[in-house]
Amino acid sequence: MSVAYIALGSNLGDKAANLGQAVKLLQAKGLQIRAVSSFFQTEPYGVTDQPEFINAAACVETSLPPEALLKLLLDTELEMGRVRLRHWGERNIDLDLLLYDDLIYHSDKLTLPHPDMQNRLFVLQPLAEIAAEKIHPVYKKSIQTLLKSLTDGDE
Ligand code: PH2
Ligand code: MG
Ligand code: MG
Repeated sequence: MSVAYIALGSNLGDKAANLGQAVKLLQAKGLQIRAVSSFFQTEPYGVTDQPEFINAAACVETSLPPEALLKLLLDTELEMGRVRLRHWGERNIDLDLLLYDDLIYHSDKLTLPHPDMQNRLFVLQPLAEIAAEKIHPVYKKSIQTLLKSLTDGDE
C-alpha cells in the first residue's frame, strides 16, 4: 500500500458540502481515508477576482499507482459535475495529488510532488494539520518548515 496526500478545493456552490461529498466518493471508490484536515476559508491565489475558496487536505492509503490515482481524482471531479469557468478560476471541486509516498516523478500528465505546493498557503496550512512532520522529497524539509518559510516570507 502507498500513502498519498490530496488537496481539496471549492469556490462554487455549497463549498463545504462539495468537499465532504468528494471525500465520501473517494472512500466509495476504494481509497482508505486516513485523515482529513479542517476546512479552511482561503483567499483566491493566482486569479484573485473570484470568490473565496474552502480548502482541505486528505491522507489516503491505496494500492493504485500514481497515474491511476490521478485518474480516480479526475473521474471524481467529473462525477461531481465539475464546473471550471477558466484556468485557475472558479470551480465546484478541485482534487489535486500533492505527494505519493516519497516519489519524485514527472510525465506529461502528472508531476510529483505537486510543483507549486510549496508556494501555496491554502495547501500547506491544511496539510500541516495532518502531516506536519512529513518530509518533502525534493526540498528535504518538513511540511511545517515549508509552511513557516512561506508565512515568514523567506522562501
Ligand atoms: N486553486 C486554484 C487557484 N487558486 N486559490 C485558493 N485559495 N484555493 C485554491 O484551491 C485555488 C486557488 C487552481 O487550482
Ligand atoms: Mg488546483
Ligand atoms: Mg486540479
